[in-house]
Amino acid sequence: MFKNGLRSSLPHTNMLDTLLSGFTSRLRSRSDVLWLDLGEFNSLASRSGQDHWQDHGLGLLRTILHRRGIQTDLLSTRAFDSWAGFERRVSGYSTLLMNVRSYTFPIACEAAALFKKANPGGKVLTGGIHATVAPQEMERVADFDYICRGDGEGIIVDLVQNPGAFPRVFDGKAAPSMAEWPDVDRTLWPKPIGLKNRLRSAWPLEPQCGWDPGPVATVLTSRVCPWKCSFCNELSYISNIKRKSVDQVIDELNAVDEKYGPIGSVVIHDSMFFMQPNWLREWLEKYPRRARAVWPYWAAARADTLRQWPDLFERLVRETRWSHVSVGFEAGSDRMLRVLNKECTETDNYFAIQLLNRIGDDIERSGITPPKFYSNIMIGIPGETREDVFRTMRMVKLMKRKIISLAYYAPYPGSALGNQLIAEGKSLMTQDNYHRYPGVEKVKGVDYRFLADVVAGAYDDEIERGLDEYVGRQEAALASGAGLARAR
Ligand code: B12
Ligand code: SF4
Repeated sequence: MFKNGLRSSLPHTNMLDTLLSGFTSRLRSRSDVLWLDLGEFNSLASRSGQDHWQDHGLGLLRTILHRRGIQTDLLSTRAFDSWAGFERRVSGYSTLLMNVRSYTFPIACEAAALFKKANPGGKVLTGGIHATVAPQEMERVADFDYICRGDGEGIIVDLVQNPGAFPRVFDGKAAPSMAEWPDVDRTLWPKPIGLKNRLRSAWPLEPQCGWDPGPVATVLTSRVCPWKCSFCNELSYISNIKRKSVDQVIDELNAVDEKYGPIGSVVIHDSMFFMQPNWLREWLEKYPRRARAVWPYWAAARADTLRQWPDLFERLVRETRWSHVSVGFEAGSDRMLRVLNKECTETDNYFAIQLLNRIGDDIERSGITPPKFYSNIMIGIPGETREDVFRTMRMVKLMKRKIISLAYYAPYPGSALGNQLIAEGKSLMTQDNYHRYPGVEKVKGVDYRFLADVVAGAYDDEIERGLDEYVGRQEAALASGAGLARAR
């Protein structure tokens, strides 16, 4: 699970290694432009987990720059134990580049301040989702000299070559299609830290995180999800550029396997993989035949589309080894699903759960590891009643094979519901605290003590007691064909 909050402990081995690697990397430095990878301190020291996943925004933009002959050096806050020594490591650079997401905004602020201290005449060039959705917050940080809203691939070269030609805050430029993106040069990603770690890692492949076997190759096939859930609706701020072709994705994986492999499994980082049935049919036809191996993979779907295209889904699971099906079920009550503008009903959710349970039972009978849900669940949604929470927990119980990612609803800037709660003064998320994990209060008026008790199992009996009624309602709705949300 993700962690947050920067740690300040100083494990000696990592510190020594960081110092040594810093010393050697500075000796090898070829540029006065520095890209800083942002993330939790020390997370590149662990041997597994999602903290290791690499940033495709950074990878793409550095690849474009290097191909155009603009070398950049790289540091990662994930390779530091604390801010100690950071200033010294960034000193001597003229330019700092950062991909800022809301959850890395506090780290970016601190990094920019220290960079400016070390290089008073240096320029800090920022972009990324937080710059896109909360430019006013970014503008308040005087250390950010340039703030790019939106896509960077069309402007990054000009920006680095001549920042003075841009206003302080400006719009980026997207490629018309992901087909125009070069394959990320994965060697431009940060390395794991710790000598043992480095020796054992298959860098630039990524380590396994408890799903399928490592090493993992992460890829993107699409840029944005077209739905408009009120807690996310990324379509309102991310450009809807054309998906990569199936051949391009397979070619990329084959090339990565050949150069750095063998790949153990794949994580498809798309916000939404199970969309555009024609693309999926082509994937179904080509991936098992053209890929150097049929690597099992993790990818995202929605309950309503699983209900709309169950046969296509079943064939994908069976024939392409879609082993971890990530579904944002979020809630088990129609009331909350409407608040979230999920455009899925509780009966769609029930249908999708039964579908994968049945496929999984069948696959298991033939002695093969069955597919699992990676299930995003949200509680603490404004307006949620106790009964809504119990219904959500009943829904969770019905999944036979699952990894549950349970979150308290978090009002992210950029999302419709997030923007509304921020405007109403109801958000408790601050710029130091932009994450979604249970344990920290996110919205005024939500009974977090009750939620913590639910998570701790204090209401398990009550949840269990209502299970038959919950299932009965869903079966009746399915039999009458009700609750079928429209899919696109
Ligand atoms: C992959 C991914 C992850 C990976 C991250 C791996 C990594 N190291 O990057 C994992 C699974 C770990 C992850 C986790 C989380 N994520 Co996430 N994630 C994504 C996802 C699906 C794709 C990101 C990506 O690779 N995009 C493709 C690249 C090319 O785009 P990009 O990085 O934005 O870069 C482009 C531009 O921003 C710009 N740009 C970027 N940097 C710069 C710099 C300069 C100088 C310039 C000029 C331009 C520029 O140019 C690039 C090319 O166009 C996005 C959704 C999406 N469709 O983007 C969500 C997203 C970024 N995640 C989000 C969130 C909320 C989270 C979580 C908090 C919870 C969650 N929903 O799972 C956690 C936080 C983890 C933590 N550390 O606390 C939100 C962020 C919202 C926000 N306001 O910041 C997004 C937008 C999803 C959403 N719609 O809610 N995530
Ligand atoms: S929550 Fe999922 S389905 Fe909804 S808009 Fe975001 S990525 Fe798409």
